[in-house]
Amino acid sequence: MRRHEGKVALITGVTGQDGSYLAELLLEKGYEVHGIKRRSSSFNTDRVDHIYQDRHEGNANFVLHYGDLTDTSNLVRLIQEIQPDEVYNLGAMSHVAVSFESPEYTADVDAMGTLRLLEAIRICGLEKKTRFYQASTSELYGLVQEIPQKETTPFYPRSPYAVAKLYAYWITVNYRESYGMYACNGILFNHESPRRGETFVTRKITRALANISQGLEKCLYLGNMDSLRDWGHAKDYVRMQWMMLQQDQPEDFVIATGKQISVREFVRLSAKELGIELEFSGSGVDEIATVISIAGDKVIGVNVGDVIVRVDPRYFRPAEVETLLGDPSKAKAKLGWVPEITVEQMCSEMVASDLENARRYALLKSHGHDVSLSLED
Ligand code: NDP
Ligand code: GDR
Repeated sequence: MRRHEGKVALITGVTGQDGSYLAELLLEKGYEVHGIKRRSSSFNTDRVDHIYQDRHEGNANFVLHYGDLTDTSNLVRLIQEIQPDEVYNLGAMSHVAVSFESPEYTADVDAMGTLRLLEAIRICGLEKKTRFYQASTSELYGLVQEIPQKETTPFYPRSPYAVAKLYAYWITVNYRESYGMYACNGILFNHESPRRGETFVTRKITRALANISQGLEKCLYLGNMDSLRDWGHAKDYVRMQWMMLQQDQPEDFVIATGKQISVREFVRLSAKELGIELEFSGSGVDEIATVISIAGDKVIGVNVGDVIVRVDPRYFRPAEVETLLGDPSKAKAKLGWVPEITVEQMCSEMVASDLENARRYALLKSHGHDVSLSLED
């Protein structure tokens, strides 16, 4: 079945933020890239449409397959057909807050899905050939036991998502130790981009503020603004995912920037990108942010004195992870990896991209087109 001369990779979660950047990177490196996409009632391949080549028009190195991490026979068949050199398991129900709503499904996909994929590799007799990357997470640290967090910091997961990812982390270690598989965990801290899902906090902020700046929305509602995160750029982080599979020995690595800011500070940075200066007042559920000055020509739908950010307790989580700060020294020392994009640069890129989208919507609306923004979060 296998025809490609170079390396062949399989990515689960290829339609997600990281999957799309990783697919681009591997294609640039000459890989044949296979990705698993879920069947959906509407198109769900927006993030990879630009790299998809019509198979009728030549030899496509990027191939999408229908599949699901809950479907063992599907995974076994795909591994058997593709015979991948590298498998990147990025597929997951990845939203922490949603995992409290759908804990069983989250466990099925994030924990059991990882086991199914590892078993599929073993069932196909590829455990000595196929290298395996597991998308582990800083959420494993949860209620942090040490600051900053590194590879040896004890875990204390605080959500059904994190508990499921804890199983996935250990089953990956176990397959490495039991069967000599080249299997490793990237313990990645939060990473974002213009392709970030719209309901994660950074993208929710950049998108809502861009919409507000164009008069498309009135107010951004958030949960815990005190929360501190170590935010990096997804492009930097997928580079590291690939590097981890190119070593002589499989090892687990923390990937982070080593700096943290609060959700509130990210709001302030994003507003500043639009020329809006905010003043925060009140506390807890009564906290608000008021516009105190507007500079430049980006803003058309806001006035000084407007309250454009409020707290909605609906976004508080049953158990919160208050602070995360990673120590990426091992990745730097052993792999020479350092993040190249700062949180300020990333925020600027995200705001610019969401402002472009907002302006497009505003223009269509002003010409009488019936467009609606999806505001569900
Ligand atoms: P996204 O939510 O953007 O992407 C998740 C991907 O998984 C999507 O392609 C989604 O498909 C797919 N998926 C969901 N359920 C299933 C399923 N049942 N079977 C197969 N595929 C499924 O996540 P990110 O790209 O941000 O993250 C990639 C991985 O890294 C995830 O595992 C996440 O938990 C982990 N992670 C992310 C971090 C971050 O800050 N971004 C940090 C640390 C870890 P669809 O498009 O159809 O929904
Ligand atoms: P997180 O990311 O839970 O860290 O998981 P998210 O952006 O959802 O939340 C970060 C912090 O912001 C607080 N917050 C809000 N979050 C959301 N989504 N919406 C809000 O309105 C809001 N207001 C405040 C949260 O409470 C939290 O403290 C992400 C995911 O990508 C995981 O898959 C990944 O494993 C981790 O990052 C590392």
